[in-house]
Amino acid sequence: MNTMNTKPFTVFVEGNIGSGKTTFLEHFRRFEDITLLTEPVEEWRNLKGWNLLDLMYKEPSKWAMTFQSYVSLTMLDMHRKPTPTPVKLMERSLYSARYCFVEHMMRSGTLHPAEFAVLDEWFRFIMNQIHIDADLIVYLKTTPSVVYERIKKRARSEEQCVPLSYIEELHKLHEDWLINREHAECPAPVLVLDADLDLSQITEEYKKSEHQILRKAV
Ligand code: DCP
Repeated sequence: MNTMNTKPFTVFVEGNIGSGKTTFLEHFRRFEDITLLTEPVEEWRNLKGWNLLDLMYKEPSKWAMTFQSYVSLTMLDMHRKPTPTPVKLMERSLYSARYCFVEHMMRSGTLHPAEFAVLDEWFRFIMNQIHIDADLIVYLKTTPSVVYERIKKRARSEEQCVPLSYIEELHKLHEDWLINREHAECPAPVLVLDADLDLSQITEEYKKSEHQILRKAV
């Protein structure tokens, strides 16, 4: 067994909005020796009473920069959280924030080129100066129309205006990063799971990753 002194085996769970990242993390709650770090969406919805996620969706050109800079801070906090177990499972990472969301906001013109430049400099600075552990990426691969239906069904109030085209573009950016390897940084091997499956079948699919994740914990 790994000891508390060695660095944990660190797994990022990535995939489109509504791909089941939280459900995937919940699946691993039954195992000992794993630290689960779910995405701090609640912090994004309530920073000193301000719902940054809502502001970002309602007025993207005004709030995207503020929102993404706060996302970066909260993700960096997760990356740096001391972990007393041999395995650390994280929902998303600084990488998907940069290569999927910020990238989309830059290409669509939501971010002013100067705003993008500042976010990109922060990202580069962090990558150069701070060691970010990454041992495995679990990519919950989905079809955009499938997650679009899920997003509509779960009806998170901020996401009501999200169009299918946005989900399709985010899908393409995840594929470019994790499958087509279009960026320099893909920090770890990628395990691809079929996350289109519905809840009754998804447990079997999740189990396919147990061996790679849990062998580090036993
Ligand atoms: N978001 C964003 N920029 C980021 C990260 C997330 O704009 N860098 C937004 C997209 C969603 C919300 O935050 O509206 C949460 O997105 P996630 O895909 O990270 O989390 P979900 O809760 O949708 O994940 P899942 O349904 O897979 O559990």
